[in-house]
Amino acid sequence: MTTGTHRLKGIVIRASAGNYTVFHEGHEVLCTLRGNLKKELVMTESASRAPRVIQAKRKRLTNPVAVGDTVWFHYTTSHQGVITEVEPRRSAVVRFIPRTKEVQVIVANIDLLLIVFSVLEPRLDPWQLDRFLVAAYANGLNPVIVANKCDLPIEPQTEHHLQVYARCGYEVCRVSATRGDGIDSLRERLRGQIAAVCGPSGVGKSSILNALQPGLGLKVGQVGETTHKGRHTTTLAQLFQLGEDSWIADTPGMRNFELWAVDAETIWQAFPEIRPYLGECYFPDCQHDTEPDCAVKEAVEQGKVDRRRYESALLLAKEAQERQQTLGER
Ligand SMILES: Nc1nc2c(ncn2[C@@H]2O[C@H](COP(=O)(O)OP(=O)(O)OP(=O)(O)O)[C@@H](O)[C@H]2O)c(=O)[nH]1
Ligand SMILES: [Zn+2]
Repeated sequence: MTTGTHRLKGIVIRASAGNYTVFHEGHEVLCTLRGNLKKELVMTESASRAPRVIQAKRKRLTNPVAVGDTVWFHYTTSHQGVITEVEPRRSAVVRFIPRTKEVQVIVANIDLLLIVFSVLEPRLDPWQLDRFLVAAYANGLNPVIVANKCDLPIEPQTEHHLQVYARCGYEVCRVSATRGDGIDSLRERLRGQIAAVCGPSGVGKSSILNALQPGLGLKVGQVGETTHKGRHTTTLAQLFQLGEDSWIADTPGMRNFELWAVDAETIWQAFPEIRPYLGECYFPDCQHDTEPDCAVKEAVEQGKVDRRRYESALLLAKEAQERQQTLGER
């Protein structure tokens, strides 16, 4: 530990009320921001936002430094420091706060998004899973579908869905948090990465985290504490260390994504098996719905694109259009 101007590099693992816990070589350093940094960062932020998330540029950012950011800092006391610089972000998951019309970075630099579903109890809902996959795409995150509770019988329909996702090119990990199946290879997959976890309630997200890292349980329970003193006192996200060089972000705001800013075009693009056919339709502005000579619908007829996935994309695209119209009317 060196106090003074010696610059050190760390990762922000917690943030609240202008205080940032920076992890550096096994130590947690409580940091504040250097005076002028806040202003400077607001500008770089809009340039480094997730490219496919629209509107972010025009909105004000509430938090220039977020959990997941790689920062430069120096010690001011034996366990406190000042952040002087933030490295450019690889990705940013943002949330729009309607009340203040501000955009908040929930977590930065996520490499992988673990989308957890259970095969049974509750049964995997592919329509809901598609929403998560679109959200991952829109936020520039690499998704991994984690099918949990594989100790329970897998119904033929669910097996079919899992195979369709694999054929679309998605990574599918089959695990059982309670029996331990697949947990070692999932841990291996997470090596050297920052991963976030999302998925519906009751599918076993906490159980998987605990299976990956016994002893994590207590910490997981602390996430999501809110106070009524205002938004700045709310813990947005936390990173938990998983072994030497893996981090897990467990964030209340990310357990359920909202597709608030995703446009219809992005929805279609988000389906990797449909992507090759976009732009091949007769009408350049084809909505892939009732138009004739639609390359996407032809691909569905020929069995190259799963019909349910196509219907899912159509549904989400229509929703997005309605949202855009409502926004436009305001
Ligand atoms: N059979 C079986 N049950 C599991 C497995 N993993 C978790 N469960 C059970 O599923 C229930 C929900 O598990 P949690 O880990 O709390 O699920 P969660 O996704 O974190 O739920 P929320 O906190 O509501 O979002 C619990 O009763 C677990 O014991 C599994 O692999 N197999
Ligand atoms: Zn079309």
